Amino acid sequence: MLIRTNNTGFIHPDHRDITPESLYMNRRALLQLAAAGGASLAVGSAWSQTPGELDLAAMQTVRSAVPGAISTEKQTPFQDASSYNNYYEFGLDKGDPVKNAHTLQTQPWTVRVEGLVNKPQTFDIDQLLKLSAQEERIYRLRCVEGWSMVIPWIGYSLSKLLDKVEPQGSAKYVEFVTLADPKTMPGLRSGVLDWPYTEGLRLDEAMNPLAMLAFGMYGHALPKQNGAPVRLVVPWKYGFKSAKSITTIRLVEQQPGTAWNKAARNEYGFYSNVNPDVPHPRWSQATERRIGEGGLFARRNKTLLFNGYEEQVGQLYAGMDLRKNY
Ligand SMILES: Nc1nc2c(c(=O)[nH]1)N[C@H]1C(S)=C(S)[C@@H](COP(=O)(O)O)O[C@H]1N2
Ligand SMILES: [Mo]
Repeated sequence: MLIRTNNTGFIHPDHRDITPESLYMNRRALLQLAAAGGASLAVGSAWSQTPGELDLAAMQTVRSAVPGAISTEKQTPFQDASSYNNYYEFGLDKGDPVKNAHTLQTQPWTVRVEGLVNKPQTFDIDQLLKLSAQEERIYRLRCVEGWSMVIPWIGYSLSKLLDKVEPQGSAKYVEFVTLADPKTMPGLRSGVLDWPYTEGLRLDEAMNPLAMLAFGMYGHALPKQNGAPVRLVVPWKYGFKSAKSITTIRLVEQQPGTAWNKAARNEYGFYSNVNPDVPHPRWSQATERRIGEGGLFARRNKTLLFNGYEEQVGQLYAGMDLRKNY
C-alpha cells in the first residue's frame, strides 16, 4: 500500500515502517515485559493469546467441499493474524487496528444488497449468518506489500447471497461498500483514501465459489481488526480486494471505482490478481514472506500466479492481457 502525504507524493509504508514483524513482535513483547515490571512470564502470556481469551464467540463449522478451499500449508498463528493488520479506518500502521478497532460497533449490523437484482433486501447479521452452512476454509491471503498469511476463515461462498437476490441480466459487476463512521474510526481523519473504502469484482469473479463472505476465523467470530462482522476474502487477488466490515453490496452494469484504484490508478488496477510476473510500478511481486515466520530476513517464498488458485480461477481470465488488466 502507499500513503499520500501532504506534499511529497506517495510513500510506501514499508519504507516508513521498516520494522520487520519479528522485531515488531519482539518490541511488543518487550513493552509488555516492561509494563509487567520485568516479569518474564509476561512474554509467555502475550504469546498465548487465543480467540477465546478475547471473548470472541465460538462458531460451528463444516469443512468446506469447495475445490481448492483447504490449503494444507502451515497456518499463521492467531496472534499474528490478529495483530498485524491493514485496516486504514483504524490507522495506517500494522499495529494500529488491534489497538483502535475496539470502538467499532458491530451490533446491530445490516448488509443491504441492491442494484440490478430482482429481490433487493436488507439482511441483518443473524440472517446472513444463517443463510448457509458456515464452512471452514484455509486460504492464503497475499498482500500487495509482499507478505502473506494462511488463515482458517469461516463463512460461505458469496454466490449463496447473490443467488438469493437474483441478479438481473444487465448486472456485470458487484460493488462492495464498507462502513465509514467518523465517530468510531479515527483513520477517517486521514485523507489517504476516499472514504468509504469500496471494492469491486466482476460478476463472474464474485460468483466463483472461492470468493467468500467471511464471518469468522480460527473457530471464532472475526476480531474487529480483521473486519467484523462480515468481510470479503478473495484469495486469488491482492489482500486489498478483501473489503472489511461490509455494509452494502450493489450489483451494477459499469465497472465500479475501488478505493486503491482511485488513490493511485497506475499502481492498483481493478483486477489486482496476484501475479508474480507483473511488478508493482515501484517494487517486485515475485516473492513474499509469511507473517510470523522469521521476519524480513527469512527466506522469501516464490509468489504463485493467482496466489496458487490458478486451477480454480484461471479460466475467468482466458484471453485477457494480464499486464494491461493488472
Ligand atoms: N475496509 C477496509 N478493508 C480492508 C482494508 C482497509 O484498509 N479497509 N485493507 C485491506 C488490505 S490492504 C489487506 S492486506 C487486508 C488485510 O486483512 P487482515 O488484516 O485480516 O489480514 O484487508 C483489506 N481490507
Ligand atoms: Mo494489503
